[in-house]
Amino acid sequence: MKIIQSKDLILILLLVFAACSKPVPPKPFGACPTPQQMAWQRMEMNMFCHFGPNTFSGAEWGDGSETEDLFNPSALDCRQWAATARRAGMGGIIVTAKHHDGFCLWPNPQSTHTVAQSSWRDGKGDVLRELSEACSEARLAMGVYVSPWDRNAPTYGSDAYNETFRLTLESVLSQYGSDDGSGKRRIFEQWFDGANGEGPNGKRQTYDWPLFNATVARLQPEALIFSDVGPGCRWVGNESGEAGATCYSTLDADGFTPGAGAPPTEVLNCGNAGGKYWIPAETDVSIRPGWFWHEDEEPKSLDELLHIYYTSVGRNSLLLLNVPPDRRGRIDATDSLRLMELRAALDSIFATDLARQGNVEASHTRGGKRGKAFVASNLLDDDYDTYWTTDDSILTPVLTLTFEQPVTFNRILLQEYIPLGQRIAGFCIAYVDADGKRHRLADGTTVGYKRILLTPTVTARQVMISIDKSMACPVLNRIGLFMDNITNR
Ligand code: FUL
Repeated sequence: MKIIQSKDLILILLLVFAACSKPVPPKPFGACPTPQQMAWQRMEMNMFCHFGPNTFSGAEWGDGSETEDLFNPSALDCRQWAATARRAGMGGIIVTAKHHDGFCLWPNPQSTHTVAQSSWRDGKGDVLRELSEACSEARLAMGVYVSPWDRNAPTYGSDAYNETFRLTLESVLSQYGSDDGSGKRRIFEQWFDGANGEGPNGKRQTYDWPLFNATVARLQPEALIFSDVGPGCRWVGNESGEAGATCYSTLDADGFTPGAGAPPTEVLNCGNAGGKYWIPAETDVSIRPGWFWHEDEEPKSLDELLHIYYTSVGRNSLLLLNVPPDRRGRIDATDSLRLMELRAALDSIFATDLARQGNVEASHTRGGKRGKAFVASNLLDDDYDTYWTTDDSILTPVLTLTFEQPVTFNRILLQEYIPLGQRIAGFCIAYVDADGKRHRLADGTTVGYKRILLTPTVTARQVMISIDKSMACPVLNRIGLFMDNITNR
Protein backbone atom coordinates (compact mmCIF):
# COMPACT_ATOMS: atom_id res chain seq x y z
CA MET A 1 0.00 0.00 0.00
CA LYS A 2 1.27 3.38 -0.97
CA ILE A 3 2.03 5.55 2.03
CA ILE A 4 0.32 8.95 1.91
CA GLN A 5 2.91 11.62 1.70
CA SER A 6 2.65 14.53 4.13
CA LYS A 7 2.14 16.89 1.17
CA ASP A 8 -0.96 14.96 0.08
CA LEU A 9 -2.21 14.79 3.64
CA ILE A 10 -2.10 18.57 3.93
CA LEU A 11 -4.04 18.86 0.67
CA ILE A 12 -6.67 16.36 1.83
CA LEU A 13 -7.03 18.15 5.16
CA LEU A 14 -7.41 21.46 3.38
CA LEU A 15 -10.12 20.02 1.13
CA VAL A 16 -11.98 18.53 4.12
CA PHE A 17 -11.67 21.81 5.96
CA ALA A 18 -12.99 23.74 2.94
CA ALA A 19 -15.93 21.33 2.65
CA CYS A 20 -16.89 21.74 6.33
CA SER A 21 -16.19 25.43 6.86
CA LYS A 22 -18.99 27.94 6.66
CA PRO A 23 -19.09 30.25 3.64
CA VAL A 24 -18.10 33.79 4.52
CA PRO A 25 -20.34 36.82 3.88
CA PRO A 26 -19.63 38.82 0.72
CA LYS A 27 -17.10 41.61 1.05
CA PRO A 28 -18.65 45.11 0.99
CA PHE A 29 -18.92 46.45 -2.56
CA GLY A 30 -17.76 49.99 -3.38
CA ALA A 31 -18.84 52.93 -1.24
CA CYS A 32 -21.03 51.86 1.69
CA PRO A 33 -23.16 53.76 4.23
CA THR A 34 -21.79 54.83 7.60
CA PRO A 35 -23.81 53.69 10.65
CA GLN A 36 -25.31 57.22 10.76
CA GLN A 37 -26.35 57.04 7.11
CA MET A 38 -27.83 53.62 7.77
CA ALA A 39 -29.87 54.88 10.75
CA TRP A 40 -30.97 57.89 8.67
CA GLN A 41 -32.11 55.73 5.75
CA ARG A 42 -34.14 53.56 8.06
CA MET A 43 -36.07 56.61 9.28
CA GLU A 44 -37.70 56.63 5.79
CA MET A 45 -39.87 59.73 6.40
CA ASN A 46 -39.11 62.95 8.21
CA MET A 47 -40.98 66.21 8.62
CA PHE A 48 -39.74 69.55 7.29
CA CYS A 49 -41.09 72.73 8.93
CA HIS A 50 -40.74 76.00 7.04
CA PHE A 51 -41.56 78.72 9.54
CA GLY A 52 -40.50 82.37 9.79
CA PRO A 53 -41.46 85.88 8.62
CA ASN A 54 -42.76 84.44 5.32
CA THR A 55 -45.46 82.63 7.31
CA PHE A 56 -46.84 86.07 8.18
CA SER A 57 -46.08 88.03 5.01
CA GLY A 58 -47.27 85.45 2.51
CA ALA A 59 -43.89 85.49 0.70
CA GLU A 60 -41.83 82.42 -0.19
CA TRP A 61 -38.54 84.30 -0.28
CA GLY A 62 -38.38 87.26 2.11
CA ASP A 63 -35.84 89.93 1.18
CA GLY A 64 -34.43 90.45 4.66
CA SER A 65 -35.87 93.94 5.11
CA GLU A 66 -39.03 92.77 6.91
CA THR A 67 -39.53 94.13 10.41
CA GLU A 68 -38.75 91.62 13.14
CA ASP A 69 -42.17 92.26 14.65
CA LEU A 70 -43.72 90.55 11.66
CA PHE A 71 -42.79 87.23 13.25
CA ASN A 72 -45.49 86.91 15.87
CA PRO A 73 -46.97 83.42 16.34
CA SER A 74 -50.02 83.70 18.57
CA ALA A 75 -49.86 80.22 20.12
CA LEU A 76 -46.54 78.52 19.27
CA ASP A 77 -46.78 74.84 20.15
CA CYS A 78 -43.77 72.77 19.10
CA ARG A 79 -45.15 69.83 21.09
CA GLN A 80 -48.03 69.78 18.66
CA TRP A 81 -45.55 69.66 15.73
CA ALA A 82 -43.77 66.77 17.42
CA ALA A 83 -46.97 64.89 18.23
CA THR A 84 -48.12 65.30 14.63
CA ALA A 85 -44.80 64.05 13.25
CA ARG A 86 -44.79 61.09 15.64
CA ARG A 87 -48.32 60.02 14.79
CA ALA A 88 -47.50 60.32 11.10
CA GLY A 89 -44.64 57.87 11.62
CA MET A 90 -41.84 60.35 11.00
CA GLY A 91 -38.46 59.88 12.67
CA GLY A 92 -37.46 63.52 12.97
CA ILE A 93 -38.19 67.20 12.30
CA ILE A 94 -36.00 69.62 10.37
CA VAL A 95 -36.83 73.30 10.96
CA THR A 96 -35.83 76.40 8.99
CA ALA A 97 -33.72 77.95 11.75
CA LYS A 98 -32.75 80.64 9.21
CA HIS A 99 -34.24 80.99 5.72
CA HIS A 100 -32.97 83.25 2.92
CA ASP A 101 -34.38 86.37 4.63
CA GLY A 102 -31.79 85.81 7.35
CA PHE A 103 -34.35 85.90 10.19
CA CYS A 104 -33.21 83.58 12.99
CA LEU A 105 -35.74 81.57 15.00
CA TRP A 106 -33.33 81.71 17.93
CA PRO A 107 -31.45 84.64 19.50
CA ASN A 108 -28.36 84.51 17.29
CA PRO A 109 -25.64 86.86 18.58
CA GLN A 110 -24.35 87.15 14.97
CA SER A 111 -27.51 88.84 13.73
CA THR A 112 -29.86 91.69 14.52
CA HIS A 113 -32.67 90.06 12.56
CA THR A 114 -33.86 87.45 15.08
CA VAL A 115 -36.59 86.58 17.57
CA ALA A 116 -34.66 88.64 20.14
CA GLN A 117 -35.35 91.85 18.20
CA SER A 118 -39.04 91.04 17.80
CA SER A 119 -41.78 91.90 20.23
CA TRP A 120 -42.93 88.26 20.19
CA ARG A 121 -42.79 87.22 23.85
CA ASP A 122 -40.95 90.49 24.55
CA GLY A 123 -37.95 89.26 22.61
CA LYS A 124 -37.52 86.28 24.95
CA GLY A 125 -38.98 83.64 22.64
CA ASP A 126 -36.82 80.88 21.15
CA VAL A 127 -38.37 78.46 18.66
CA LEU A 128 -35.29 76.22 18.52
CA ARG A 129 -35.29 75.84 22.31
CA GLU A 130 -38.96 74.81 22.32
CA LEU A 131 -38.52 72.44 19.42
CA SER A 132 -35.46 70.87 21.09
CA GLU A 133 -37.55 70.16 24.20
CA ALA A 134 -40.49 68.87 22.18
CA CYS A 135 -38.33 66.53 20.07
CA SER A 136 -36.52 65.23 23.15
CA GLU A 137 -39.83 64.45 24.88
CA ALA A 138 -41.31 62.81 21.80
CA ARG A 139 -38.11 60.85 21.09
CA LEU A 140 -37.82 62.47 17.68
CA ALA A 141 -34.59 63.48 16.01
CA MET A 142 -34.09 67.17 15.29
CA GLY A 143 -32.40 68.76 12.30
CA VAL A 144 -31.75 72.33 11.22
CA TYR A 145 -31.95 74.19 7.93
CA VAL A 146 -29.59 77.13 8.06
CA SER A 147 -29.59 78.98 4.75
CA PRO A 148 -26.16 80.05 3.52
CA TRP A 149 -27.82 82.64 1.27
CA ASP A 150 -28.68 85.54 3.57
CA ARG A 151 -30.47 88.65 2.31
CA ASN A 152 -30.12 90.47 5.62
CA ALA A 153 -26.52 89.92 6.76
CA PRO A 154 -24.55 93.12 6.03
CA THR A 155 -21.40 91.10 5.36
CA TYR A 156 -23.03 88.86 2.75
CA GLY A 157 -20.94 89.01 -0.42
CA SER A 158 -17.58 89.37 1.37
CA ASP A 159 -15.12 86.97 3.00
CA ALA A 160 -16.28 88.19 6.40
CA TYR A 161 -19.63 86.49 5.83
CA ASN A 162 -18.03 83.05 5.92
CA GLU A 163 -16.92 83.76 9.47
CA THR A 164 -20.37 85.14 10.40
CA PHE A 165 -21.95 82.01 8.99
CA ARG A 166 -19.50 79.77 10.85
CA LEU A 167 -20.36 81.49 14.14
CA THR A 168 -24.06 81.24 13.30
CA LEU A 169 -23.66 77.50 12.81
CA GLU A 170 -21.77 77.28 16.09
CA SER A 171 -24.57 79.08 17.85
CA VAL A 172 -27.15 76.56 16.61
CA LEU A 173 -25.12 73.39 16.80
CA SER A 174 -23.78 73.98 20.31
CA GLN A 175 -27.12 74.75 21.94
CA TYR A 176 -29.95 72.87 20.28
CA GLY A 177 -31.04 69.39 19.30
CA SER A 178 -32.84 66.38 20.64
CA ASP A 179 -31.61 64.87 23.90
CA ASP A 180 -32.28 61.13 24.14
CA GLY A 181 -31.64 61.19 27.89
CA SER A 182 -27.86 61.15 27.60
CA GLY A 183 -27.66 64.85 28.38
CA LYS A 184 -26.24 65.65 24.93
CA ARG A 185 -28.26 67.65 22.42
CA ARG A 186 -27.97 66.02 19.02
CA ILE A 187 -28.70 67.38 15.56
CA PHE A 188 -29.24 64.48 13.17
CA GLU A 189 -29.18 66.47 9.93
CA GLN A 190 -27.71 69.78 8.90
CA TRP A 191 -29.57 71.12 5.85
CA PHE A 192 -27.60 73.37 3.50
CA ASP A 193 -29.76 74.91 0.83
CA GLY A 194 -28.03 75.58 -2.48
CA ALA A 195 -30.50 78.27 -3.60
CA ASN A 196 -29.35 81.77 -4.42
CA GLY A 197 -31.63 84.22 -6.18
CA GLU A 198 -29.28 87.21 -6.20
CA GLY A 199 -29.30 87.34 -9.99
CA PRO A 200 -26.49 88.60 -12.22
CA ASN A 201 -26.19 91.99 -10.50
CA GLY A 202 -26.61 90.69 -6.99
CA LYS A 203 -24.07 90.08 -4.27
CA ARG A 204 -21.69 87.21 -4.94
CA GLN A 205 -20.54 85.08 -2.08
CA THR A 206 -17.86 82.43 -2.37
CA TYR A 207 -18.89 80.00 0.33
CA ASP A 208 -16.22 78.31 2.39
CA TRP A 209 -17.84 74.86 2.30
CA PRO A 210 -14.87 73.04 3.88
CA LEU A 211 -15.12 75.46 6.85
CA PHE A 212 -18.90 75.00 7.18
CA ASN A 213 -18.69 71.21 6.92
CA ALA A 214 -15.82 71.06 9.41
CA THR A 215 -17.85 73.16 11.85
CA VAL A 216 -20.76 70.72 11.67
CA ALA A 217 -18.42 67.74 11.98
CA ARG A 218 -16.74 69.25 15.05
CA LEU A 219 -19.89 70.21 16.95
CA GLN A 220 -22.25 67.48 15.78
CA PRO A 221 -20.05 64.62 14.55
CA GLU A 222 -23.02 62.33 14.03
CA ALA A 223 -25.05 64.78 11.95
CA LEU A 224 -25.54 64.06 8.27
CA ILE A 225 -24.83 67.07 6.10
CA PHE A 226 -27.43 67.56 3.37
CA SER A 227 -26.55 69.62 0.31
CA ASP A 228 -26.73 69.19 -3.45
CA VAL A 229 -23.66 66.99 -3.10
CA GLY A 230 -23.74 65.81 0.51
CA PRO A 231 -21.42 64.66 2.00
CA GLY A 232 -24.10 63.01 4.20
CA CYS A 233 -27.05 62.95 1.81
CA ARG A 234 -27.92 64.72 -1.42
CA TRP A 235 -30.73 66.73 -2.97
CA VAL A 236 -32.82 64.59 -5.30
CA GLY A 237 -32.77 67.26 -8.02
CA ASN A 238 -36.41 68.40 -7.91
CA GLU A 239 -39.05 69.59 -5.45
CA SER A 240 -41.89 67.50 -6.82
CA GLY A 241 -41.29 64.40 -4.74
CA GLU A 242 -39.70 62.20 -7.39
CA ALA A 243 -36.51 60.25 -7.04
CA GLY A 244 -35.24 58.63 -10.22
CA ALA A 245 -36.70 55.27 -11.24
CA THR A 246 -32.99 54.54 -11.36
CA CYS A 247 -31.61 55.79 -8.06
CA TYR A 248 -28.15 54.97 -6.84
CA SER A 249 -27.08 56.06 -3.38
CA THR A 250 -23.59 56.53 -4.75
CA LEU A 251 -22.39 59.74 -6.35
CA ASP A 252 -19.20 60.93 -8.02
CA ALA A 253 -19.10 64.21 -6.13
CA ASP A 254 -15.47 65.17 -6.74
CA GLY A 255 -15.13 68.59 -8.36
CA PHE A 256 -18.70 69.68 -7.51
CA THR A 257 -20.04 72.10 -4.90
CA PRO A 258 -23.55 72.82 -3.63
CA GLY A 259 -25.55 75.41 -5.57
CA ALA A 260 -24.30 76.63 -8.95
CA GLY A 261 -21.42 74.13 -8.93
CA ALA A 262 -23.65 71.08 -8.42
CA PRO A 263 -23.93 68.16 -10.87
CA PRO A 264 -26.85 68.30 -13.36
CA THR A 265 -30.21 67.62 -11.70
CA GLU A 266 -30.60 64.32 -13.64
CA VAL A 267 -27.42 63.09 -12.00
CA LEU A 268 -28.67 64.12 -8.55
CA ASN A 269 -31.94 62.36 -9.35
CA CYS A 270 -30.31 59.06 -10.37
CA GLY A 271 -26.89 59.05 -8.71
CA ASN A 272 -23.93 57.29 -10.33
CA ALA A 273 -23.69 53.50 -10.66
CA GLY A 274 -20.70 52.42 -8.60
CA GLY A 275 -20.05 56.10 -7.71
CA LYS A 276 -17.15 56.99 -5.43
CA TYR A 277 -19.09 58.19 -2.38
CA TRP A 278 -22.17 56.98 -0.52
CA ILE A 279 -24.42 60.07 -0.71
CA PRO A 280 -28.03 58.84 -0.71
CA ALA A 281 -30.89 60.89 -2.13
CA GLU A 282 -33.32 62.86 0.03
CA THR A 283 -36.62 63.86 -1.57
CA ASP A 284 -37.87 67.16 -0.16
CA VAL A 285 -41.36 68.17 -1.14
CA SER A 286 -44.11 70.22 0.45
CA ILE A 287 -47.55 68.99 1.47
CA ARG A 288 -48.79 72.42 0.26
CA PRO A 289 -48.18 74.43 -2.92
CA GLY A 290 -45.53 76.57 -1.17
CA TRP A 291 -42.86 75.78 1.43
CA PHE A 292 -44.37 78.26 3.88
CA TRP A 293 -47.93 78.28 5.18
CA HIS A 294 -50.20 80.61 3.21
CA GLU A 295 -53.82 81.43 3.73
CA ASP A 296 -56.36 79.71 1.48
CA GLU A 297 -53.98 76.98 0.35
CA GLU A 298 -54.86 73.32 0.60
CA PRO A 299 -52.64 70.33 1.26
CA LYS A 300 -52.07 67.72 -1.43
CA SER A 301 -54.61 64.92 -1.68
CA LEU A 302 -54.06 61.54 -0.06
CA ASP A 303 -53.61 60.06 -3.52
CA GLU A 304 -50.88 62.58 -4.38
CA LEU A 305 -49.12 61.89 -1.08
CA LEU A 306 -49.24 58.14 -1.61
CA HIS A 307 -47.82 58.65 -5.08
CA ILE A 308 -45.02 60.74 -3.57
CA TYR A 309 -44.35 57.98 -1.04
CA TYR A 310 -43.95 55.49 -3.88
CA THR A 311 -41.67 57.76 -5.91
CA SER A 312 -39.48 58.66 -2.93
CA VAL A 313 -39.32 55.99 -0.23
CA GLY A 314 -40.25 53.44 -2.91
CA ARG A 315 -37.31 54.57 -5.04
CA ASN A 316 -34.47 54.31 -2.60
CA SER A 317 -34.65 57.77 -1.09
CA LEU A 318 -35.76 59.33 2.17
CA LEU A 319 -38.92 61.45 2.08
CA LEU A 320 -38.61 64.83 3.78
CA LEU A 321 -42.19 66.06 3.74
CA ASN A 322 -42.69 69.73 4.48
CA VAL A 323 -45.65 70.47 6.76
CA PRO A 324 -45.47 74.21 7.50
CA PRO A 325 -46.77 75.60 10.80
CA ASP A 326 -49.34 78.39 10.47
CA ARG A 327 -49.51 81.88 11.98
CA ARG A 328 -50.44 80.50 15.36
CA GLY A 329 -47.28 78.38 15.29
CA ARG A 330 -49.25 75.16 14.99
CA ILE A 331 -49.67 72.60 12.23
CA ASP A 332 -52.89 73.35 10.36
CA ALA A 333 -55.65 70.84 11.17
CA THR A 334 -56.24 70.11 7.46
CA ASP A 335 -52.60 69.14 7.05
CA SER A 336 -52.42 67.00 10.17
CA LEU A 337 -55.62 65.19 9.18
CA ARG A 338 -54.12 64.51 5.75
CA LEU A 339 -50.98 63.17 7.41
CA MET A 340 -53.05 60.84 9.58
CA GLU A 341 -54.83 59.61 6.45
CA LEU A 342 -51.47 58.95 4.84
CA ARG A 343 -50.28 57.02 7.89
CA ALA A 344 -53.46 54.96 8.03
CA ALA A 345 -53.28 54.21 4.29
CA LEU A 346 -49.64 53.10 4.47
CA ASP A 347 -50.35 50.97 7.54
CA SER A 348 -53.22 49.27 5.80
CA ILE A 349 -51.43 48.75 2.43
CA PHE A 350 -48.37 47.25 4.08
CA ALA A 351 -50.13 45.33 6.87
CA THR A 352 -50.18 41.99 5.04
CA ASP A 353 -47.14 40.77 3.19
CA LEU A 354 -48.57 38.18 0.81
CA ALA A 355 -45.11 36.89 -0.06
CA ARG A 356 -45.08 35.30 3.39
CA GLN A 357 -47.95 33.05 2.37
CA GLY A 358 -45.59 31.26 -0.01
CA ASN A 359 -42.19 29.66 -0.25
CA VAL A 360 -39.15 31.21 -1.80
CA GLU A 361 -36.42 29.33 -3.63
CA ALA A 362 -33.24 30.65 -5.17
CA SER A 363 -31.45 29.38 -8.28
CA HIS A 364 -28.21 29.94 -6.35
CA THR A 365 -27.29 30.36 -2.70
CA ARG A 366 -23.93 31.40 -1.38
CA GLY A 367 -21.96 28.32 -0.35
CA GLY A 368 -24.59 25.98 -1.83
CA LYS A 369 -26.00 23.57 0.75
CA ARG A 370 -23.51 24.82 3.32
CA GLY A 371 -24.72 28.40 2.94
CA LYS A 372 -27.32 28.15 5.71
CA ALA A 373 -26.77 31.76 6.77
CA PHE A 374 -27.64 33.03 3.29
CA VAL A 375 -30.76 31.06 2.41
CA ALA A 376 -33.64 32.53 0.42
CA SER A 377 -36.06 32.20 3.36
CA ASN A 378 -34.21 35.17 4.92
CA LEU A 379 -36.09 37.26 2.36
CA LEU A 380 -39.35 36.61 4.15
CA ASP A 381 -38.37 37.33 7.74
CA ASP A 382 -38.46 40.55 9.77
CA ASP A 383 -34.79 40.58 10.61
CA TYR A 384 -33.06 43.38 8.69
CA ASP A 385 -29.65 41.79 9.17
CA THR A 386 -30.39 38.41 7.63
CA TYR A 387 -30.15 38.26 3.87
CA TRP A 388 -29.93 35.98 0.85
CA THR A 389 -26.90 36.13 -1.39
CA THR A 390 -24.94 34.11 -3.92
CA ASP A 391 -21.34 33.14 -4.52
CA ASP A 392 -19.20 36.02 -5.73
CA SER A 393 -19.23 34.74 -9.32
CA ILE A 394 -23.04 34.49 -9.58
CA LEU A 395 -24.44 37.79 -10.83
CA THR A 396 -27.73 36.79 -12.49
CA PRO A 397 -29.64 34.49 -10.12
CA VAL A 398 -33.40 33.95 -10.08
CA LEU A 399 -35.74 33.87 -7.07
CA THR A 400 -39.05 32.06 -7.28
CA LEU A 401 -41.96 32.53 -4.91
CA THR A 402 -44.50 29.70 -5.02
CA PHE A 403 -47.99 29.76 -3.51
CA GLU A 404 -50.33 26.90 -2.78
CA GLN A 405 -53.24 29.34 -2.93
CA PRO A 406 -52.71 32.03 -5.61
CA VAL A 407 -52.24 35.57 -4.23
CA THR A 408 -53.55 38.87 -5.63
CA PHE A 409 -51.26 41.89 -5.45
CA ASN A 410 -50.19 45.11 -7.19
CA ARG A 411 -47.10 46.19 -5.25
CA ILE A 412 -43.73 44.44 -5.12
CA LEU A 413 -41.17 45.43 -2.52
CA LEU A 414 -37.47 44.65 -2.80
CA GLN A 415 -34.72 45.59 -0.38
CA GLU A 416 -30.98 45.29 -0.83
CA TYR A 417 -28.87 44.80 2.25
CA ILE A 418 -27.05 48.11 1.76
CA PRO A 419 -24.53 47.85 4.61
CA LEU A 420 -22.68 45.76 1.99
CA GLY A 421 -23.20 48.39 -0.74
CA GLN A 422 -25.64 48.91 -3.58
CA ARG A 423 -25.10 46.25 -6.22
CA ILE A 424 -28.16 45.51 -8.34
CA ALA A 425 -28.40 47.39 -11.68
CA GLY A 426 -31.16 45.49 -13.49
CA PHE A 427 -33.95 43.01 -12.77
CA CYS A 428 -37.19 41.75 -14.22
CA ILE A 429 -40.23 40.15 -12.67
CA ALA A 430 -42.64 37.64 -14.19
CA TYR A 431 -45.53 35.63 -12.75
CA VAL A 432 -47.48 32.49 -13.43
CA ASP A 433 -51.23 33.01 -13.21
CA ALA A 434 -53.78 30.66 -11.66
CA ASP A 435 -54.09 28.84 -15.03
CA GLY A 436 -50.38 28.24 -15.27
CA LYS A 437 -49.68 30.91 -17.90
CA ARG A 438 -46.49 32.93 -17.58
CA HIS A 439 -46.54 36.74 -17.97
CA ARG A 440 -43.93 39.44 -17.76
CA LEU A 441 -44.89 41.86 -14.98
CA ALA A 442 -42.28 44.51 -14.32
CA ASP A 443 -38.68 45.42 -14.76
CA GLY A 444 -36.34 47.90 -13.23
CA THR A 445 -32.77 48.94 -12.70
CA THR A 446 -31.88 49.85 -9.12
CA VAL A 447 -33.19 48.47 -5.83
CA GLY A 448 -31.13 50.02 -3.01
CA TYR A 449 -32.49 50.32 0.52
CA LYS A 450 -36.11 50.03 -0.62
CA ARG A 451 -37.76 49.68 -3.99
CA ILE A 452 -41.52 49.43 -4.42
CA LEU A 453 -42.81 48.55 -7.89
CA LEU A 454 -46.32 49.47 -8.92
CA THR A 455 -47.86 46.79 -11.13
CA PRO A 456 -51.34 46.03 -12.43
CA THR A 457 -53.35 43.89 -10.02
CA VAL A 458 -52.54 40.26 -10.79
CA THR A 459 -53.30 36.86 -9.27
CA ALA A 460 -50.27 34.61 -9.20
CA ARG A 461 -49.31 31.17 -8.11
CA GLN A 462 -45.67 31.90 -8.84
CA VAL A 463 -43.57 35.06 -8.98
CA MET A 464 -40.10 35.00 -10.50
CA ILE A 465 -37.55 37.74 -9.81
CA SER A 466 -34.57 37.56 -12.16
CA ILE A 467 -31.54 39.68 -11.43
CA ASP A 468 -30.21 40.62 -14.88
CA LYS A 469 -27.38 42.90 -13.91
CA SER A 470 -25.44 43.27 -10.70
CA MET A 471 -22.09 44.93 -10.07
CA ALA A 472 -21.23 42.23 -7.51
CA CYS A 473 -23.16 39.22 -6.18
CA PRO A 474 -26.64 40.50 -5.23
CA VAL A 475 -27.48 40.75 -1.53
CA LEU A 476 -31.20 41.07 -0.83
CA ASN A 477 -32.81 41.08 2.58
CA ARG A 478 -36.49 41.41 1.74
CA ILE A 479 -39.08 40.57 -0.88
CA GLY A 480 -42.69 41.55 -0.25
CA LEU A 481 -45.98 41.48 -2.13
CA PHE A 482 -48.82 43.81 -1.19
CA MET A 483 -52.26 44.83 -2.33
CA ASP A 484 -52.97 48.56 -2.51
CA ASN A 485 -56.71 49.18 -2.81
CA ILE A 486 -56.36 52.84 -1.90
CA THR A 487 -54.11 54.53 -4.44
CA ASN A 488 -55.76 55.47 -7.67
CA ARG A 489 -53.06 54.11 -9.99
C1 FUL B 1 -35.13 75.85 -1.77
C2 FUL B 1 -35.48 77.20 -1.13
O1 FUL B 1 -35.20 78.27 -1.99
C3 FUL B 1 -36.93 77.12 -0.77
O2 FUL B 1 -37.41 78.33 -0.24
C4 FUL B 1 -37.12 75.99 0.24
O3 FUL B 1 -36.47 76.30 1.44
C5 FUL B 1 -36.57 74.68 -0.34
C6 FUL B 1 -36.62 73.54 0.62
O4 FUL B 1 -35.26 74.84 -0.80
O5 FUL B 1 -33.89 75.83 -2.33
